[in-house]
Amino acid sequence: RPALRMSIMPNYILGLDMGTTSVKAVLLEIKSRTMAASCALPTMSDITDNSAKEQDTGRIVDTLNQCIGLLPRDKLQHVSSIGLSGQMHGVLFWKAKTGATIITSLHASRDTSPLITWQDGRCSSDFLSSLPKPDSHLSVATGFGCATIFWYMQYRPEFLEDFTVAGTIQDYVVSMLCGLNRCMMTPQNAASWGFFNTSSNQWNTDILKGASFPLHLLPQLGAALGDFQCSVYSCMSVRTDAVLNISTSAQLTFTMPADFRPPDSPQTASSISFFPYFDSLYLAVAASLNGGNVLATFVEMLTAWMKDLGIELSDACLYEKLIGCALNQETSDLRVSPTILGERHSPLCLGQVTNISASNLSLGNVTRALCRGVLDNITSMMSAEYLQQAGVNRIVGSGSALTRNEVLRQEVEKAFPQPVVYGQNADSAVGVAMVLCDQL
Ligand SMILES: *C1O[C@H](CO)[C@@H](O)[C@H](O)[C@H]1NC(C)=O
Ligand SMILES: *[C@@H]1O[C@H](CO)[C@@H](O)[C@H](O)[C@H]1NC(C)=O
Ligand SMILES: *[C@@H]1O[C@H](CO)[C@@H](O)[C@H](O)[C@H]1NC(C)=O
Ligand SMILES: *[C@@H]1O[C@H](CO)[C@@H](O)[C@H](O)[C@H]1NC(C)=O
Ligand SMILES: *[C@@H]1O[C@H](CO)[C@@H](O)[C@H](O)[C@H]1NC(C)=O
Ligand SMILES: *[C@@H]1O[C@H](CO)[C@@H](O)[C@H](O)[C@H]1NC(C)=O
Repeated sequence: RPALRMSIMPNYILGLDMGTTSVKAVLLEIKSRTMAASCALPTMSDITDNSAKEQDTGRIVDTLNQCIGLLPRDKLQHVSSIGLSGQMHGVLFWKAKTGATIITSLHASRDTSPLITWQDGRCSSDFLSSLPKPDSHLSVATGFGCATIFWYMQYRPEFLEDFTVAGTIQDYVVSMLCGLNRCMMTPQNAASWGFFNTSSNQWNTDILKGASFPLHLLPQLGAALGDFQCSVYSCMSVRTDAVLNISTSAQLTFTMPADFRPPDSPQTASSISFFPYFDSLYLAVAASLNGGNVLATFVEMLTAWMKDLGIELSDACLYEKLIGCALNQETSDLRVSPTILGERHSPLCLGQVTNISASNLSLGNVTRALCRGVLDNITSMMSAEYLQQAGVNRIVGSGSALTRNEVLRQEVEKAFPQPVVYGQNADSAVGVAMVLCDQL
């Protein structure tokens, strides 16, 4: 009905991002490629039990409903397409609906499991090394969908019997929105599960079958994108930019040349991974599990210590004061290796404080050293020289931890000889809408 289509002006793309701590919905005006409205809400869905990191799927979906409900109704009525991105690696299970019972109204039902997130730690390194070797350039870590499914097979096989479909949270939302009774997944999310060959864009079905993996739980290919690729897309304006994102965790990434093909087997000891991007390109990624969460833990530790000492101060107030102290202290000989969460490539390498002397124990010194440690760690994974050799001539800084922490920004500028720009904040919801917009 072309007449109707022409009367619908202007047109919007709805971009949705199912993040680790919040969901976000944006309306991108197609012609100007600018954001017309947005809404972000925390999901507050964590269910944590020791090493298990799960989230309540129902809460996530309710939050998404609320978020879309807060967007201007007149604009929502003129949405021509919907793009989805979301937290990668994680997996949830559900029971496919058939025919008339398909849920299209986005309500998580009782037939849906919690989301086992990328932060999940139930797979020990012994368990991971007992798994077959993937035919992929990416290795498998705890929190990756296929590893989690293997874990259930081994320790709680009855749990899997209740479900017929598996996918990431963003794939789940696509299935509900479109009333699918299977799960569709893009190579971006599939690669984040492990056991996926990004050259042939196929699951390692033979290898998985050999290990009695429940193949029916593997999604088909199509649909939602990875939040990482989408947020890079939203802020990398030229191919010679590298993006440094420090929010909960930290990532440093740039686009590999068009003729780059990833290695044939996982480089387990390497701190750099290659993620499928758009147009057959790959991103080189140093992904550190330790970013803003490390600073948050430090603040929580201090607040708890003070509480034990009988002094009450809010986290926010303390954070302000810490930054103030550290700004007065430009350098420190104290060394903090802040990897309290380990790293994917060496999970047992935990944090350390070294070079402690009696004269450098002020709060300012420690905070400064901590911020520098976060940077040291990410540059130890992907160095400034490596970036230079790859032709990167600018660093685009983004992420909530960088936005709110001037000390961290100063340390970024010291860590890289390349100029650093801020402002274009990486945003997966905007990114996924831009990807669609650029394909129109
Ligand atoms: C550490 O920082 C303080 C200011 O925060 C500075 O005065 C001092 O020279 C440094 N060394 C100390 C006191 O630990
Ligand atoms: C993936 O598939 C391609 C094409 O079938 C093959 O050449 C390659 O060796 C496989 N493995 C990896 C890790 O790319
Ligand atoms: C930045 O970090 C957030 C939260 O960890 C993540 O969702 C997003 O994909 C990251 N963006 C980039 C450009 O790395
Ligand atoms: C401690 O901090 C002061 C002031 O910044 C500096 O002059 C001194 O060299 C530092 N000492 C050590 C042992 O780090
Ligand atoms: C440790 O502190 C000493 C004294 O301030 C300094 O000379 C040395 O460079 C520091 N070592 C490291 C690894 O930072
Ligand atoms: C960063 O973390 C990794 C893994 O935990 C560790 O191997 C490396 O030494 C750390 N680098 C720095 C500079 O702290």
